[in-house]
Amino acid sequence: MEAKQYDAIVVGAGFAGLYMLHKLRERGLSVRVIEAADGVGGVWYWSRYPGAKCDSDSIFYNFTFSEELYKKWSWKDRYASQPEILEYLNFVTDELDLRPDIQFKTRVMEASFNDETKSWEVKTDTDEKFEAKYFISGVGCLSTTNIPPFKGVDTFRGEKYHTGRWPHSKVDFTGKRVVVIGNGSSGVQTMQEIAKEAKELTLLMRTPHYVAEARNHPLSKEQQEDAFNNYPKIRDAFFTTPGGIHLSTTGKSAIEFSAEKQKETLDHVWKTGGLALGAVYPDVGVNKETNFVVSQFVRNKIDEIIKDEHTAKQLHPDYYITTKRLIIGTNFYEMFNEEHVHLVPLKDNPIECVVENGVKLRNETIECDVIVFATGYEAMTGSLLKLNIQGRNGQTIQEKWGEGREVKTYLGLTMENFPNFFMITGPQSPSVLTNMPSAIEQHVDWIDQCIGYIESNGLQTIEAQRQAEITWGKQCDDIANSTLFPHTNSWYTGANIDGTQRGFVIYVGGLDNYRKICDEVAANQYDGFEFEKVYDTV
Ligand code: NA7
Repeated sequence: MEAKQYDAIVVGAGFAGLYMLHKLRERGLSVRVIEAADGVGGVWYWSRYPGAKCDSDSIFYNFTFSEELYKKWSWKDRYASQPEILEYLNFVTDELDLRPDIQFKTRVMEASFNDETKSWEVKTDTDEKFEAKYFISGVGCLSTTNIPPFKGVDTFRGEKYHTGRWPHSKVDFTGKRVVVIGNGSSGVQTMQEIAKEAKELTLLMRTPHYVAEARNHPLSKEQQEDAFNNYPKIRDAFFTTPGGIHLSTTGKSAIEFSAEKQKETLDHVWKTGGLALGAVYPDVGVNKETNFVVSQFVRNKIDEIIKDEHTAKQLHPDYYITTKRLIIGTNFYEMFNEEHVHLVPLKDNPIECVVENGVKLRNETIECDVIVFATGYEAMTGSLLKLNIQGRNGQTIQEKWGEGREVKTYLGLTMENFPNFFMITGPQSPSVLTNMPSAIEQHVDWIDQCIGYIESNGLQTIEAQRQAEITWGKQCDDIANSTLFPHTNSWYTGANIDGTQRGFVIYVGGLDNYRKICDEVAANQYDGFEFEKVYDTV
């Protein structure tokens, strides 16, 4: 079959793919976005579990590249729910007329670089072939679901769901005994809703996590107006803050304050809610003393809230706060005061297998009608590796990273041996430690400008140099090693699942600094890259 010709193929129609399409099309390039789902949204298309919400304040969780577009959309609540985010992304798609260039219900099965034609050949599960100069991944860092390989899952006679692949119809938990495995953001958010219907709800918890209060509320007309009037400030946060979002902060270390003042500040942050708990003292991620102040504050809150002392202690997290994603929940700890909500720590009583009527642990079997796997994702690299990408000489990313699965990229955007291939929110970028749309806009803008440079200089390919990758990897490691992050096993380190990457694969120096580095690389004629000119091959 003849390959369909485009200038660029983009994989995924979430925030990343949609904005990439818009930018490249404005540049006059022909673009095809390939999307497995039958609608736009990316992770927000699939994660339809009850209670699914974004934990960034909604007024930041959108595109800011166009003031006009920003002011055409009003969020209903402080935190946007999954249905509303999906509605927003459909609104953007229609406003920018993106739909005609997106091919839905199509999965990329393989993409390989042809060194003779200097183009990417992309094969899909619809038996189509595409050929393009540029191949761009917008598959996201949290999109390939992780169902741990528990024995016996298929023998379970009840219903089972993964939070990241939820059915489109409502699941009714009324009168049912429900087991939730996992207490990350998804588990915490969904338990709050399931508890309202279920007869019994049991959390199987491997690691206790820090859960800050969300304090969600509807946005008043005045608050919506304020967001519009503050557009320049909101846009500015995308450029000048480490997380791409304004969070309330003292700007100082906790150790500069008395114990009374620390408590007063943290009480205030707890009452106002949200991610600010992880930002109020900017050195929380690097200074053990500050970290202890904030962690201990949460442990004390848990003791205050939960009536049963034993349960409260079981829920005490013991890692450095913020070295795993801070979870934002609503009355999560209060829920354990309800008689029908149970906690089963797995530390000394791990899951052995799933059986036909429930989950068998080492010491007991928890009988249930429904199992909810809130067990997360093959984060950062899972979806990327599944694209089966082959660079020069057929080398796969897996081969490039080798047995040790040591991630190698330049700026988290490109890779040596993979010319004209770009990753939006790739490993070794700051993505997951930021407000995602902020990181996505930065990545897409950079890629778009880079493609503009290639086109306007009559170049055929751009490719990262090996030495640039080595230097970038070291820079990422050095920054991570100066923080508390590497002390904790998490999906930031690939430690949640065997078989994905190893090591710390996020640039933790902040989006603001990262942006400066990327801009400098571009300003220096793409320092660290090699180019092939059109006449090189003629
Ligand atoms: P997360 O944050 O990866 O949470 C997954 C949870 O599942 C977490 O509590 C894990 O425990 C638990 N888990 C994973 N594997 C197992 C096994 N084998 N046995 C028991 N428990 C297990 O995923 P989410 O979907 O909640 O959130 C992902 C991101 O989406 C979130 O950070 C936001 O950015 C939005 P663990 O802590 O690893 O011991």
